[in-house]
Amino acid sequence: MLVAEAVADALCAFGVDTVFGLVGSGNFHVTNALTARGASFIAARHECGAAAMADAWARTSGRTGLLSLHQGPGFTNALTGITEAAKSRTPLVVLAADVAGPEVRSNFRIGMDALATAVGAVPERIHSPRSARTDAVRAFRTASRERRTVVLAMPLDVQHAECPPPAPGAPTPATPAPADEVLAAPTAAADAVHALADTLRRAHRPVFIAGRGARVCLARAEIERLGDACGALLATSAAAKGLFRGSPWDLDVSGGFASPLAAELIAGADVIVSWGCGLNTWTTRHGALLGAGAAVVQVDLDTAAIGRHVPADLGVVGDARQTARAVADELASDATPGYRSAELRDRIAAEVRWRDVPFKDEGDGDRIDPRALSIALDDMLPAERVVAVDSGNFMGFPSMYLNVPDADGFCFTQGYQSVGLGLATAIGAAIASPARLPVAALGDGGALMGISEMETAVRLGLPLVVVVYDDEAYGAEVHHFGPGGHPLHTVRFPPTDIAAIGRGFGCDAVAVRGTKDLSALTRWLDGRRDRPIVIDAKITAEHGSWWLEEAFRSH
Ligand SMILES: Cc1ncc(C[n+]2csc(CCOP(=O)(O)OP(=O)(O)O)c2C)c(N)n1
Repeated sequence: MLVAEAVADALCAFGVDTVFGLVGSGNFHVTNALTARGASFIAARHECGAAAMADAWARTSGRTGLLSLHQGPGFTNALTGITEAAKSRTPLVVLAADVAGPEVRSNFRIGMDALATAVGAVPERIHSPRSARTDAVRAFRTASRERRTVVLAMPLDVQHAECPPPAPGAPTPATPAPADEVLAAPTAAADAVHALADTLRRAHRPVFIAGRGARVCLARAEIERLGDACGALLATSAAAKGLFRGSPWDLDVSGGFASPLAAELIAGADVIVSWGCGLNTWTTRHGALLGAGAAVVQVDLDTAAIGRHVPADLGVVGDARQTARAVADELASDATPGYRSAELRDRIAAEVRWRDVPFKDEGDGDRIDPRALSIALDDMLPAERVVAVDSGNFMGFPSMYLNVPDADGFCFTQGYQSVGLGLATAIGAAIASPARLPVAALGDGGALMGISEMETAVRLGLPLVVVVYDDEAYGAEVHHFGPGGHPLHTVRFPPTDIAAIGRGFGCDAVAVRGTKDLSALTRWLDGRRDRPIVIDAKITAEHGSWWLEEAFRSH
């Protein structure tokens, strides 16, 4: 057996069944070895797209992703997507071919380990035929158990060497998923649990903010039970949007995307408890949502996350689910109403959603107001959906106005704030959740940057709704620099017929200038849905967005 086959064996023993990538000579054999063992391979048209797909697939499925790349340019093309995954702690194994040892002259040689390290990924390597199986298992375990993005370099000479069989009777190193995919969660220390229980017992207006850490350890029920005991209102970071969907105390996203009522209530808290959430500048609006005198408690698996962005009055190192359960057990006998009242419940029901916040529709028949567009889409699209959002000025509209059924219904690859990942993100999420309607919300800049994956979506026959908020500009820059009187010719573009481009790829498509044009979407929804639909929405763009101003403040 060749090393490439032994590596495939070791990975498939973990239950790997889906691989994203782009095949060149360097990863041809290992990718074929994976498909020969039953894995399905999703061929992207650009390595960055492949990386974003694998990342989104891992986030949406809750499993460890796998990405297969050619050496040199195959790897560097994927770097932006790998960086996003690494910054977001996505468990992902990047199988990256590498050139053979230093005696071989190759124009493909790059400092792959250094590049991986530089972007926050973990460099790993298939060192030799003898160590190949163990090397692959170690890489997979680091990715899944420590929630890291691991670059597993596979030198060509080692890949193609004979792999010695395991010693007779030797245990197989791999353990099947999913048992091995979960890091044994540290339980919070008893005194930390008491301290948090005490803080909540005394709280009058507690607010919980749950992040990705709560989402990945499936902590909703335990956090809600604790919220019931102490009367907490429930919010999330953008990455965990949807986690508390259906609760009458759900404030939706905290931070730049928060609705006026949500922002008012979060800022009015006397105790904020974060659950697996970094409380970064987005989530707290640069601290503005943390009221003066509010006590901040952070519960996180990762000691380094505590106090990183805002000072924490109490840090609890532990798994969100177990910690919430332990604190709720302590509070069970003396529950308090806390922040909750019948009156507030009614107010949340009436006002917390962005679509219930009044606005003046600025659509003029030639251009559609992005808020009116988003509300119309929210009404038309089936509730069982998964929404992926690209980066740009527009990004708040789909994030704020499109409801999602739960946290797996929102895929937000924005840890690195790269433009251009949105379409591929939607494809990866779609493959992970075939029962849901995938929606890619893009700006025209991001759509054109990531356009090569439109062919992938068509080839796969995905029932994908691609909504392009088309302002014919890099709107983020226009709105940021425009008020200063700077020249804007570098960030403005002539009109592009994105609907025609979509049709060229084989999509259904429509240009939308008013909600009546969305009848094309109705027809598509009622039809076979065997190809994507592109909605080129020519949007009004008089104003910049406040959430992006927040983002620029930390530039
Ligand atoms: C890869 C990358 N290049 C450049 C940027 C800087 N940038 C941030 S938003 C933006 C404009 C994106 O334009 P578009 O997708 O049309 O969205 P809009 O801002 O117009 O809503 C740019 C260029 C970035 N974040 N990522």
